[in-house]
Amino acid sequence: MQRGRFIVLEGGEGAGKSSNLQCLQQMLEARGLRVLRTREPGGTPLGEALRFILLDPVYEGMELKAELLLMFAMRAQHVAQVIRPALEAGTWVISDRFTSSSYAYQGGGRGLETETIAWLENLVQSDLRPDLTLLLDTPVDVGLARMRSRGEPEDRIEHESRPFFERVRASFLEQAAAAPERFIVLDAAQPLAEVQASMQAQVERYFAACWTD
Ligand code: T5A
Repeated sequence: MQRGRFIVLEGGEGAGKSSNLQCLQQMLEARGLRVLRTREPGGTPLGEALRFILLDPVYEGMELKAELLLMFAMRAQHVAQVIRPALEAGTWVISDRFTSSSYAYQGGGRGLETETIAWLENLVQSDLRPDLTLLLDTPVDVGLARMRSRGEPEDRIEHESRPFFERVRASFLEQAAAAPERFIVLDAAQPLAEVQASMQAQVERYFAACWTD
């Protein structure tokens, strides 16, 4: 059986990951593929419980290394229980965030060392890496305005300062520039229909060889 592919959507707050994930799922299913949609933090019962802790403003001041380790504890369960078994069964996995977010938020945003994150990535994921990461890039103000327009209370990370989110954005763009063969950067400040059209066209091209298998 052919292994499934692993696609991740990344970006800052309000970049449009959830809105575009649904479109991506429909596009892949129209190709006759089995698709599993998941998210981080979350993706398993343990992961969803850890998400609740990670985002709850009651834990303001959480030690940076505690935050990093909780992200990777969540991910260890997600990889073992959901992502790896699905890929091995030939299912395509599409995830709202994955390890690039740890590099961007805990590394770029919080200033933790890249080497520490890379060590945890190897421990938890072994050789598993996304086949493709779609980076939805928006100016920070655009994303924050979209997020705030929903009128929902801010979570612990959304409380962060504008410079924090600028560092997060810069880290995502640096990651994409360092690995252009497995990142596609989309201008997510465009209207949603245009972002989706661009995403579909680029994913079609990226996986062209898979459609003919
Ligand atoms: N985190 C996560 C870490 O710190 N480290 C890690 O390792 C991981 C995995 C939770 C937090 O966890 C942190 C990062 C996050 O702070 P999350 O739940 O994915 O992660 O949080 P958010 O990014 O805050 O998710 P959002 O739901 O806010 O943003 P989305 O999914 O990017 O945006 P979406 O699709 O919900 O859209 C937001 C609004 O904008 C509109 C939508 O209709 C919606 O109203 N919109 C557009 N409007 C106009 N034009 C477009 N192109 C639009 N696209 C969307």
